[in-house]
This record gives sequence, C-alpha cells and structure tokens, in this order.
Amino acid sequence: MSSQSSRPDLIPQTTADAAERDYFFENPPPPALEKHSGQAKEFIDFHAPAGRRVVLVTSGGTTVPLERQTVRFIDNFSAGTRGATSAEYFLEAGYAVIFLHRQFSLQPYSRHYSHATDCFLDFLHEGPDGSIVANEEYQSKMLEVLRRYNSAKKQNLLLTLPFTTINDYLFVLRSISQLMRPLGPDGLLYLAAAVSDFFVPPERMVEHKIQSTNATETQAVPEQTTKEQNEEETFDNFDSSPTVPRSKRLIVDLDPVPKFLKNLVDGWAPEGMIVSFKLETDPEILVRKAQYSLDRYQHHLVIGNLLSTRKWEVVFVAPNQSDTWIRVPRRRKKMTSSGIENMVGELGDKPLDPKDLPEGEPEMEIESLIIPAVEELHTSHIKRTRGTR
Ligand code: 9Z3
Repeated sequence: MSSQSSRPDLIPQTTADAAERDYFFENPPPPALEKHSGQAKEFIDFHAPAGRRVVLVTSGGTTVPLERQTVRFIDNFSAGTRGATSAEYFLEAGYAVIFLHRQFSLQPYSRHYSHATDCFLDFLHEGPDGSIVANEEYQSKMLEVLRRYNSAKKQNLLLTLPFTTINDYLFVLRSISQLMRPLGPDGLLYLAAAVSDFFVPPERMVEHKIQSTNATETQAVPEQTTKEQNEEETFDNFDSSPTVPRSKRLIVDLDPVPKFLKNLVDGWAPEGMIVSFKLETDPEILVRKAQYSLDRYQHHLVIGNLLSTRKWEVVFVAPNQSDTWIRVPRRRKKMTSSGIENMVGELGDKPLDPKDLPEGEPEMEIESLIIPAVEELHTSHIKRTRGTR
C-alpha cells in the first residue's frame, strides 16, 4: 500500500506523476487509511477468484476543512442519492460493490428510510404486545428492501467505507483503485462523488479555530493605529460593505485540487473501466465539458448531468459514440381516446428545460436506466481488453 512516507524518492515521469508524488507527500494520510484499505483488499480477494465483477462506487460530497482541528469547513450539496441508488442497481446486476461514501450521506437500502421526508419512525407503530410493527401500507416495500439488504450482506456483496474530507477521499480512492488492479477489466470505477475543486493546502492550514475577534490578545492596540488602519482599510474597490474593516473579514485562499483522473486511468487502475460524472449548472456547456474531460483523461465514459435536472436526465459521452441522453418519463396528463392517461416518450438531444418538469421526484429512478447501460459498456470493455491481451 502506498503511504505518505513511501513516495518522496519516486522519480516522476510526467507532470501528472509529479503532482501525485507532491500531493501524497505533502498531505497527511487519513488515520483510517490502512484499516479501510485492508477491508477493501479482503473484499476484492474474496470476489476476484470467483470472476465476479467488482465496482467501486464513490458517493456524496467532500468537505474542505479550514482548520486542522476542524470547526469550520466548506461543503457541497450532494446527498449521495446518485451513488446510493446506483449501488443498489449494481448489486441487482450481480456486481460486488465497494461503496465509498461521504460519512452520514445516503447509503444503499437504508436511503429509503433515512431522510427527513422519509423518517423511519413514520413507517412504524407499536403493536398491542409492545413490539414494533411496520405500518400495513409500507410492509411489502419494507420487506422487499430488507430482503435485498440482507441478501447483499449475507453474500458479502457490499462493503461500505466512509470518508469525510477531500484529502481522505483522494488517499482512499488511490489505494482502492490500486488494489483493484488484480481484477483487470472486471473492475469498474463509477465516480459519482461530488469532488471539491479547491482546498486549503497543509502549509496554509491553521491548527486552531479561526478567531473572529482578538479578545484573547492581552496588549491593547493603540487607538491611533486602529483608526488609521481602519481608514486605510475601508478604501477598497472590492469592498461591498465598506463599514467592515479587512481585519475583521475572513478571506479564504484556496488552491486547486490536483486532477488525478489521468493517474487513475494510466497508473492506478489501468485495465478497469472508468466512469466519471460531470456536473454543471449551465446547460449550454455540459456536453462540451464532458467531452473535454473524456479527451483530457482518455477514460471510458463521462456521464453528464445538470444540477436542476439530474434525477430526470443524464447524457452519456463515450469515445467513438454519439452522445446519448437517458431520460425517465415525465407523466403528462394526456387523454387518449379511451380516456386513459398516457406516458409521453422523451426524445431529443437537447437538455430538458427545468420549467417543463413536473413538481417533485420522477416516478422512476434514473439509475434503473443508467446502470444497465453502464453494464453493457462494461461487457464490451471486458471483451475488448481480453481480446487484445
Ligand atoms: C455527479 O455529477 C453526481 O451525479 C451528483 C449527484 C453529485 C450530481 P446527489 O448526490 O448528486 O444525488 O445529490 N457527481 C460528480 C461531480 C463531480 O465532482 N465531477 C467532477 C467534475 O465535474 C469530475 S470527477 O469536475
């Protein structure tokens, strides 16, 4: 296993190698790295001899701590719905799943009962003998979910590993993808986590909670200096609130997180199939950005999605293939001659307009369409790789 202390003498071959060497040397490995890598190794060693396909699903957001003893951090919106839902469909398709998720984000199976809108207590009541009973109307679905969960556990098909920060994520991703090498093309990396693009490098990270006042300072600041300083500080072109002096603001200075997809493709998991996600908010640039990512990293599939429509449609961008939109049907009230409501098919190669979408969640989970399509591409990837050996 690679660790912080084992890489500094590595001679970098490329810029990507140098960025990898520097990042993993300068940043501390998370304390649970060895434990989690050990669990992943055991899981892979269990499934590889059986020739089972193993997918690493990454899920949820990544935090960016502002202090070493972290009180404050920057985060993003991701709840882990895509990752947790995809993991279930991969299990149904016969994959063994390593579910690398942001701690406390949604998890396969328990996701059905863990959100504020679906609080598990609302599904239960107390029986006459004091036992806990599932409400009649939810029983069949709950039983179904419970059976699938227990079956995955019993067959050792699901390994869940948590991370919190962007740094934890990068260390564990590197370790697990390297451990997946013996799987060859049977390994699949499905990178759905919403990865932060910026972070505070260790040399600029303070140890303790960032202070908002200097109340702990014993020496009084001379009144004259403070006044002059304030006058100087209020003159600031970028200042939207000139009454707040610069010394009282928190200005966060972030570095870009190195893009390790190239390292993943070329070195960490060279034979596995790699699927990344591209998230945008502007429909005008989504496909172009996904294509750019594919050209730059030379992996196998980019799944593009827009924040506002991500549960309704995604676009597959793959080498030598035309871009393919995958959409779940919207139910529209359209009366047929028999007076029955009809489903209207979803066509077209342009992103949907969020204004045209019905309120609430789609009736079908889009991952039920994404995973079979990924599985098909994975099958071709395996055939192609084995055929050229
Ligand atoms: C995604 O695009 C996921 O589909 C979502 C899922 C994060 C939108 P939720 O968890 O959301 O279901 O609420 N993930 C990848 C986003 C990302 O960080 N991609 C990187 C990028 O766009 C490339 S690896 O640069």
